[in-house]
Amino acid sequence: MEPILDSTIEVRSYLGPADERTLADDVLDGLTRPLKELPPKHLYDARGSELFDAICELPEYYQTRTERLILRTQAQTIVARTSAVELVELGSGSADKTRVLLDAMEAARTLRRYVPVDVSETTVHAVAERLVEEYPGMSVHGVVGDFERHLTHLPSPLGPRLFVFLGGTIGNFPPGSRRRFLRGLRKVMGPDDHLLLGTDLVKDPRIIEAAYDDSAGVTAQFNLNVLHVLNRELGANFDVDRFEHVAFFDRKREWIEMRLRATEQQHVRVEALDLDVEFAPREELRTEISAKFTPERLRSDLAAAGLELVELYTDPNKLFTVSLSRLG
Ligand code: SAH
Ligand code: AVI
Repeated sequence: MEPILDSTIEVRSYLGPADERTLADDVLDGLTRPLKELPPKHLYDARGSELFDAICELPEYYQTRTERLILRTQAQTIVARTSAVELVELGSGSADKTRVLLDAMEAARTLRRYVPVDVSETTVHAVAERLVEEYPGMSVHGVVGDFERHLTHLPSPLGPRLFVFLGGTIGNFPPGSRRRFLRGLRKVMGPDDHLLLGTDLVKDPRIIEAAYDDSAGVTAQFNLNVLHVLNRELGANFDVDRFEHVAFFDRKREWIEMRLRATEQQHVRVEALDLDVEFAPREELRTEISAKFTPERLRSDLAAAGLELVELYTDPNKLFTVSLSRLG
């Protein structure tokens, strides 16, 4: 897609042929491991992003509505505390809950720019076009890229920035990468900036498992969609109907895993990699982990990255938390 350039919208893509290699490398690496695994970012092609939005509306998926409630209750306080003129959002998706914060910044008359960062190109373009219309006077600088590699391409700040990373997406990193990511983020933050981070909390595993194995089967479709991505992008021949969605909470590690289980013995060819992969009956491919937090774990992860917790905002049922932090 061509970069959009006018006075209020600019969208730049940092994904290129090297990123097609990233998918190829991830698949080669992941499908040849003893426990087969793929990084979750490949779940989000255009169809995967639509399915994720549908998940957010599900009765079992408590995270989205709970985080929205926390943001509605606290947005004014957060905006007053941070004096932010700019909102930089990592993994912005459809930026639905973001509007609660943008509304508060607009009401405080501080809002100047929104910077969505996401690997999903169609989503960043759609959000940029919609939000400049909804917020007259605000500019949008979209970054189509990987938040683990492209944060150095953020535009120079216009003033104090509020970095936001919502939805509990930080939980999709394994613990080591999570800390590396937070350290990388800290490096691009300045002394006037704050980070607003949404994290899902540890709770009754039955509530968590229902959220990742909904009765309408939307999460199953979201999970299985990654096989369509591999078929299309890498000329693989996964028979999607012969895999089933699995979600279980690992009580020791306090994270939920999504996996795809082969219902029978299978041979899969990945043409672009000249790779043949065998799946034994009931063999599983891990497609995502989603870590659940305690306030203590959150505080120590932030501290390890040199970030100091300013405030923790939680809903009355203690399902989800939104933390505000700054450079320590
Ligand atoms: N923030 C939204 C969307 C969360 S879904 C919400 O709270 O509802 C996770 C989003 O992160 C998706 O839009 C996905 O495309 C994006 N994403 C996943 N991995 C990414 C990566 N490595 N770099 C940039 N964006 C990524
Ligand atoms: C984006 N991320 C925080 C979601 C989660 O809950 O871990 C992705 C998701 N996976 C299954 N349902 C939703």
